[in-house]
Amino acid sequence: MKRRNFIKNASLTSVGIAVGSSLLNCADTPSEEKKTATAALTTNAKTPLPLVIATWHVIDATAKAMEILQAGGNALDAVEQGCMIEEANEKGQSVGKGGLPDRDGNVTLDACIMDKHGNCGSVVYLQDITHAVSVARKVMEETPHVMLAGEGAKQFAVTKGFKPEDLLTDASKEAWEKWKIESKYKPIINIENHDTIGMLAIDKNGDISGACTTSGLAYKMGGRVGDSPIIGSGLFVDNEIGAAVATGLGEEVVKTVGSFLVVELMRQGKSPQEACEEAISRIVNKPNSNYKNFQVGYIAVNKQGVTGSYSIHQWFSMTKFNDGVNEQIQSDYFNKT
Ligand code: SD4
Repeated sequence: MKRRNFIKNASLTSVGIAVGSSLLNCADTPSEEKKTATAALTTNAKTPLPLVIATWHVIDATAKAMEILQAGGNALDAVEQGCMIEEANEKGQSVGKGGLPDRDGNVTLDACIMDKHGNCGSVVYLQDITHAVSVARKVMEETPHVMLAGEGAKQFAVTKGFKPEDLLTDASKEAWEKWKIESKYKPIINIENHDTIGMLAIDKNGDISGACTTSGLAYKMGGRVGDSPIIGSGLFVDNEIGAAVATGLGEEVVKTVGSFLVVELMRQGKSPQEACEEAISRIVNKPNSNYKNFQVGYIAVNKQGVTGSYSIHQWFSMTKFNDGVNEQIQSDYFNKT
């Protein structure tokens, strides 16, 4: 089924949230799917480092991260600067500047970052600051806290030199105004060709960091915060084991503490692919799971540089830059009916 039809056909969840996906750029051909499944399941104990993976189709972001890693930079700088590419990209209507607003027309950002020592920082409901991931890093490095919210987060950013700006672009405003007429205030997950960016990197020293940044569900209720800035849900890094990051309907990720779950499953011996699949199965196998009506996807990497990705529905993808190749890899998925 084509992505647009899938979204159209998906009846909404009880809170009226439609399927989240970054699907327009995805190939429809069975051969692509086959390649994807194969790639996702491939294990390679000798993965050359450095390596970077990210949710969705974000080759410019992974290219930036790899540039830093190749120059000997650390994984933390790589994931921050990689994510910043998408935050600054006004055409990406799910991240940073140009992100689709909440139902009241306010663009509110969630982001987090985590380093090789297990330090982490996050911002929720941040307004008027494009580079939420960098504010999250400042929270991690320059405060005794893990998370700052709303006005406090913005004020903190301003004191650190971030310039406030209007994040609602004409295109996103127009889309919001159109949505108000057609969708009767039911929030929908972003349907652009890339969504929330979650990025994981391993540098030349073998150290892992991760970051995640988003404007969250388009047309969400004012004040709504998703999984993306919640450490353990949207992102988790354990430098001994590996890391994972999530995309899709954040409420479902939070309920299963998804990224922490993926890392813990890897700790117990599962491959990144198996761990992502198990984390998705925890969602879809819940009694009365409404999974047909929403999307969740995970990507993961272990300490050896083996990667995995899995989602509930078709069309999720991971961008991977390793050994000179920067490519989009279609993800295997649960719902084959
Ligand atoms: C959220 N997980 O706010 C984010 C949205 C997302 O692809 O990932 N969209 O729930």
